[in-house]
Amino acid sequence: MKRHKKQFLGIEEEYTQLDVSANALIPFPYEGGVSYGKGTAKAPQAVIDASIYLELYDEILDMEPYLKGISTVAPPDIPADPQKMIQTLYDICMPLIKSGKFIGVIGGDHSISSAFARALFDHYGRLSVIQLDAHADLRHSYEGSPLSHASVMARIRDFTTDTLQIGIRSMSVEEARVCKDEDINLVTMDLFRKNNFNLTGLLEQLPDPVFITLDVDVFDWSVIRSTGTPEPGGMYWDEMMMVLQNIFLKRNVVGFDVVELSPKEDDINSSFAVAKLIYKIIGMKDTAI
Ligand SMILES: [Mn+2]
Repeated sequence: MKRHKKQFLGIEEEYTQLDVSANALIPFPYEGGVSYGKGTAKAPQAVIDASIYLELYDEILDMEPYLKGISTVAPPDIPADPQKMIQTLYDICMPLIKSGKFIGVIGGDHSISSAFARALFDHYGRLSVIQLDAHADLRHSYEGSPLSHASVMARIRDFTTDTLQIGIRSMSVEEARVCKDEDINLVTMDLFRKNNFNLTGLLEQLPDPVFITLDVDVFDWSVIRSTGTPEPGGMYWDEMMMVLQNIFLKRNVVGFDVVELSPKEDDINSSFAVAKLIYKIIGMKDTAI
């Protein structure tokens, strides 16, 4: 596997060697599954560029998470065809999963997430998926495509029904019906804001291992506004940190992705926030029991 010519955080080469790094990052600039605003294909490079300006020390964890190694692999040639795209990402993820690394995929639009989740599921024999997102993504298909970004949780639930969705504030009546019929654990942003849910209880229901798929539109625009299908009224940074800390405290997280960032030239904040989010997640994994 080829290394990216520009590594996440811009850290020294000895901390980016794939064979000895505990963490691997896969940039996957695919945006064939979007319905509204484009631009997510530019996200991985924008995040890597922004990551250069991050502090390497984490003041909450009192450590430098990069010391266990973070290797950023080169983005592959991605076929335009959605089925072939899924196969491409699956094939990149699988050897890294087998080597026991903690893996993060930087999207790209949300349609990519079922490939990584499927690879984790096939390797471990089971998988729970926690989705942090403004949208439920439970449509069987959208605009004629079952591999649309608006259908990604439906594709994931084709092989695992151990799912938890948090931050949702945009869904169709059909999705609401699926939610009730299939008894899906879904925490709307309204419930979240009113603190009317039991995160610990919900996490205890999920079998290990766990995959986190994080659509940046789950955030409030004051944190991240550059995204293709924005929704007002999202999660603040410190709330996200609280949710993630709880997940890592309770569950064995084996991989994550961050999708749907659509960088804009007049907004460096969003890309920087995503870079910091990725580094925070790596630090939390590093210190999880
Ligand atoms: Mn979304």
